Amino acid sequence: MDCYDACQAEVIEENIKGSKDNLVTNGKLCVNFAQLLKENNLKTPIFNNQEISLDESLKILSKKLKDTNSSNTLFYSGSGNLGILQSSTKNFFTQYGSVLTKGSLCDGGGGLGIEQGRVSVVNPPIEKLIDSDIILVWGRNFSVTSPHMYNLVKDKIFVTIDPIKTDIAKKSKIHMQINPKTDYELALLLTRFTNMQDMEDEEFLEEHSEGSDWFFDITRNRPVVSYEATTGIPLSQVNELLELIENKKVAIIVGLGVQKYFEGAQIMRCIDSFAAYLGVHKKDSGGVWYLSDSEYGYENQLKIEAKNKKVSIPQVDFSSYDLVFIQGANPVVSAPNTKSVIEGLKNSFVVCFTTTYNDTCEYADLVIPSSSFLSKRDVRLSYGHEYKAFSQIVENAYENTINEYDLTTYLIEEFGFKALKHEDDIINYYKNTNVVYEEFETFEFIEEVDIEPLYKHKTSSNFYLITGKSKNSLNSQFTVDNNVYLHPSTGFKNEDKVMIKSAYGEATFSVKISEDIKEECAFFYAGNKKTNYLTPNKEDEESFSAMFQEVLIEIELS
Ligand SMILES: Nc1nc2c(c(=O)[nH]1)N[C@H]1C(S)=C(S)[C@@H](COP(=O)(O)OP(=O)(O)OC[C@H]3O[C@@H](n4cnc5c(=O)[nH]c(N)nc54)[C@H](O)[C@@H]3O)O[C@H]1N2
Ligand SMILES: Nc1nc2c(c(=O)[nH]1)N[C@H]1C(S)=C(S)[C@@H](COP(=O)(O)OP(=O)(O)OC[C@H]3O[C@@H](n4cnc5c(=O)[nH]c(N)nc54)[C@H](O)[C@@H]3O)O[C@H]1N2
Ligand SMILES: [Mo]
Repeated sequence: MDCYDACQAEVIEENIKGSKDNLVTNGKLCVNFAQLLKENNLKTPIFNNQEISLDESLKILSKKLKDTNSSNTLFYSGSGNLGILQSSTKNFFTQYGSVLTKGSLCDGGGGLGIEQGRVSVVNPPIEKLIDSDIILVWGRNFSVTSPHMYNLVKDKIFVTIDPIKTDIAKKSKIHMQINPKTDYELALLLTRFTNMQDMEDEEFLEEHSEGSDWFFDITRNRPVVSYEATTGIPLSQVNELLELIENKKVAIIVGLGVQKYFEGAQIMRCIDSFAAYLGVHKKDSGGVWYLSDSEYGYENQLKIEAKNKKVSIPQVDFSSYDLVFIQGANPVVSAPNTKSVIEGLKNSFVVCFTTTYNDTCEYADLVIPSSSFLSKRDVRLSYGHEYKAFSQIVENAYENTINEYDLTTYLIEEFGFKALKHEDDIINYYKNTNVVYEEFETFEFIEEVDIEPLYKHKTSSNFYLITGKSKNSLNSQFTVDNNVYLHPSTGFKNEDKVMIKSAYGEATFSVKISEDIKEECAFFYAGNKKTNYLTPNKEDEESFSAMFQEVLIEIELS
């Protein structure tokens, strides 16, 4: 699955169990894995709402591709599964000449912010997390979205920075219930306090970094007390945090929450710069973790050089293509601005290549079932840690399903394109290649910050829109929750039906009241079928990525 832990399972006496050989999985399986095993997988291709055979579906696809001008087609893939061989299909569509996507619906903004300061988005080895004393969880629901990684460190002292009282916030010694999109302000404030308490790492600043004076100057632009009102965090809590981390080995675990905004890259870079100021980057333990580039250090075995046109993934207009091929994705729920996604899909020939009949299949002309992970060989690289997981075939594939590698091979042969490397060679390459974590040479501090806060435009009737992952779903898969969660002070009641509007769209929801939500926030679980009616299908400032929370909403009884 598309998840930090990328866990590994084994068949033991006909039961599927968590593998003990994988340090992170550590013999346990999670809720999502159990749900995945219960999934009702697609077994038959569908064309114009009629079930057909796999052979027929492949012929229809191939003919349709031959009859269409390739520059009027789009290849759109999600991250249904982290397997390397899953991305085989991109090789074919690149050779064929389809338009491809750039940017991300997930971690793009934050990733760019890290790259700007220290070249690559790569996590320190997991041992350095295990050896830390204090874990600062920043905009990440650590115990829910990476339960296996959490298990390795669950006895540490945690501090959580999140507008929501998440599971990990409840387990934390300090919970800073920050106002949305003010994390860069908090990072600046923490830097200022670090300096006041003489806690900066002078050796690191002199030997391994550039621009720390400029960065520190930014923190002095405002009176310290002014941050209390904007971030919602009392200075006493900031003091408490600095006392807690003084002379301790600090790990900072950053998640998606901080960067779902227009200036997501700048915000992330401010946090990484605070971390550098404190000196966490070059210590024997601790460090900064984010969603790393899971392929870092490996040579992509499926890559093909080409100059295809690319469109930003949040801005994709499906209606402007004669054919769209969607793989391992459910844009009807997971992409921003659902209304325009649906309208676009209605006006194009849509092919869905997926394991399950998801919401997007409703708008597909042709659905091709992908074989389940139980019948695919693959190697999975994680964005949470450095361990690889290899998948073996443990069950025969259903007769009318096909895996990504075989579908690609079929199409490549049909078109006479350059063949893929052999499956064994690809998998063996990953088996035999070990990536050694290399520290960056020099850290470059952010020297100018230009971020427009949401609070500047927020009226008293506006709410911030917040989304986070749920324990019972994996994005739009498994058990989804379509409610809106609000604080009791909003005056709404459980089960109230409300109409929610934004500048981008509107939808109705049923209310759940919870003390865990910050007063002016409306919280939705990722996978909620309605939330993305409200979100902007626009790209962020620099990384071509989505910015789901760059929006203010109004709520009224419907
Ligand atoms: N169970 C489960 N696990 C998953 C997934 C799943 O759907 N379910 N999805 C997987 C995927 S695809 C990904 S990318 C990862 C993502 O996992 P996480 O990085 O944990 O991402 P989110 O849950 O989206 O958001 C994390 C937190 O950010 C908070 N937040 C929102 N806005 C702000 C803000 O302005 N500032 C701060 N400081 N915090 C804010 C939210 O309240 C939320 O608790 O999880 C993976 N693991
Ligand atoms: N408002 C809001 N929107 C969000 C988010 C948010 O926090 N808030 N989170 C964003 C994030 S982090 C992400 S990563 C995206 C996720 O968005 P998507 O990548 O679209 O992920 P899913 O919605 O889980 O849909 C994945 C689909 O892949 C299919 N699939 C699973 N395994 C396989 C396989 O092996 N092969 C094939 N061919 N198909 C498979 C499943 O059936 C499923 O329907 O959503 C983003 N959207
Ligand atoms: Mo994601």
